[in-house]
Formats: sequence, structure tokens, C-alpha cells
Amino acid sequence: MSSSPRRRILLSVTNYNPRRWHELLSARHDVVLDAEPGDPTIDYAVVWKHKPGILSRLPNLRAIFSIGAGVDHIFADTDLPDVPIARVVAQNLSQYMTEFVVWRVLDHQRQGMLYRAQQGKKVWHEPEQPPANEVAVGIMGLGQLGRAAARALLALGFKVNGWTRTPRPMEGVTCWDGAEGLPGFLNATDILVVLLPHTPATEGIIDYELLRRLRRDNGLGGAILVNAGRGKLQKEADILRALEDGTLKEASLDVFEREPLPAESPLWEHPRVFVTPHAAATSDPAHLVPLMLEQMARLERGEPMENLVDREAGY
Ligand code: NDP
Ligand code: OXD
Repeated sequence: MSSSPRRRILLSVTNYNPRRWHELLSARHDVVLDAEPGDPTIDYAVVWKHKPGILSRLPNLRAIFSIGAGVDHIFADTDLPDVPIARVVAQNLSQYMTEFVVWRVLDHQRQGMLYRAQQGKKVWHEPEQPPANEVAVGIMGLGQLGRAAARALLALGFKVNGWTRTPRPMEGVTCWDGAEGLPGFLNATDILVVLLPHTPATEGIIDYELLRRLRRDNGLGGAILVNAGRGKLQKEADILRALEDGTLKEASLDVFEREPLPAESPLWEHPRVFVTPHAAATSDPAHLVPLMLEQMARLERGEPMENLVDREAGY
């Protein structure tokens, strides 16, 4: 039996069913779903899109835990207390994201969209299908999730490019970084996979000008976009324009400027867009609650917490 203290945890989640998180956290701790301003009994907050301003009014809060890898939902609150913020880094999250990226890349490379359209019309036609080693997948954001996806794509034989904020060499991957590295990265990429966080520096980065720099004269018949990072990274009007004028051939989008994707969005019915409902990698409380509790124990033992967010960089 562990000797960890009984903690009081605020569980503040929007757009997530808190039931399983509540069950697992409350097995050994007191969990509250709402805290009064000034409540001195709250030790930790576990959050997803919490109500802005509530955390700074908890005088004894020791740390904030995001239930996702992304923390833009936390920084949407401009009134945050000065306590450590930890995000999710977990093997099963990387596994889910890797599956999603490999699935979408293979579907585009093997002409899945065309075959589905052909089947609907009973068309028997074999299009050009370049092998993986003739296709360059460029991953924007070679972090925890991007690196895991890169390893799987390399194992399948794809050429892999990576783009990061700071230099991050990775064996087998051709790497670029910073604004000056972006044109070179895009010019060498056939399938663009976006796994960036949403920060002030990345907001709206996927625009028409960026898409125009991708390689189009490739065996795939055009450039392809896969975004599983965040919707606020992309300008959807620019993506639609790029699909219409041939700048982009196809896109797989898991994230959107507005979520859920509004019914009136033309992306829903676009024949060359594959839509998933922000489901690329799901946070599983059974895996994540033990990791969060271990992080709390580290803090209480005076050891450094892991996976802390850099407030300056915003991720
Ligand atoms: P990491 O923090 O591990 O990696 C982020 C990567 O993005 C790093 O390589 C970082 O560069 C790079 N980056 C950040 N800012 C810039 C910039 N301005 N210019 C260039 N590169 C930049 O995050 P994860 O890999 O764990 O997660 C990535 C994102 O995936 C999350 O923030 C979240 O938005 C999204 N996500 C989506 C999910 C879904 O279901 N759709 C599920 C989980 C996450 P550097 O290495 O130099 O720091
Ligand atoms: C995350 C997400 O950030 O699910 O983990 O989007």
C-alpha cells in the first residue's frame, strides 16, 4: 500500500466526460468538480479548457496538469497562477498518434481517396502509385508525437523530413529548424504532417503561401496535408482555395478552427478531404492518472516534475 497523502484535486474539464477521470482520481483522493474562489484546500488541478481565472484564486495550488499533450487550452486563461504546469507525455498517446499518421499517410500514398471515388462509380483503373521510398513525408513539429510517427514512417521506407523551433537532429530524418529552415523543409516535402502545438508563433501558419511551397510535381499527383496538431494552426479558407486550384491534392484534417466542425463547413463534403473529429490520439485516464499521481509524489518529495511546459515558448 502506497503511503501517498490524501490530496484534494480540482477536476475541471470541458468537452470531456470526467466520469472515468473522477473514478480513478477519487479512488485515493478527494476530487471536486468546482472550487469556490479562495478555496485553500485544493492542492492540484487537472484540467481541459477550465474556466479562465479560477486557478489563480486557489491560494495553495501546487501544480496544474493538462489532460492532453497540448496546453493551448490552459494558456487561453491569461490569469494563471505561478505554479508548474505539466502536460501529457505517454507511450500510449504516441502510439495512437503514430497509428493515425501512418494510416493517413498510407491512405494518401496508396490512393485511397481515388479508389473510394472509383468504387462508387464502378471504375476499374489503376493509378500511379509511387513506393514509399519515393515519397517524402515532412513532419512539422518533431516532438514526442512527431518523433514517434517519424520512426514508424522510416520503418515503412518513407523519406522523412522534420521541422522544429530549435535544432533537433534525428537519425534518418532530414531536419530543418526556425523560420529560415521552413522553405527548404517545404520544398522537399510531398506529404505534410502537422504535429505542432498552437502558440502565438504557430497560429495560422498553415496558409496558402505555405501550402504553395510544397512539392507538387511528385508521383502522388500533388501535395497532401495531414493536420493532427491543432485547428488554430490552419486557415481553412486557404486550404479550400489550395484544393480548388491544385496547390493541394488532398487533405486529412483531425482538427479545425472551430470544433466541433460546424455543419455548414464545406470541408465536411469536400470529396478530397478526410475529416476525423479530433480523435487522432485520445487521452486515456487509465494510463494517465497513475502518471499524474507519480508527478504529484515527485513534487512532494522535492524532486523535479517531468514534462513541464515552458511558459515562454507556450508549449
Ligand atoms: P512536443 O512539445 O513534444 O513537440 C512540439 C514540437 O513542435 C517540437 O518539435 C517543437 O520544436 C515544435 N515547435 C513548437 N513551436 C514551433 C515553432 N514556432 N516553429 C517550429 N517548430 C515548433 O509536443 P507533442 O509532440 O507531445 O504534441 C504536439 C501537439 O500535438 C500538441 O501540442 C497538440 O496540439 C497536438 N495533439 C493533438 C492530438 C489529437 O488528437 N489531434 C492529441 C495529442 C496532441 P522544438 O523541438 O524545437 O521544441
Ligand atoms: C491533446 C489532444 O492535446 O487530445 O492531447 O488534443
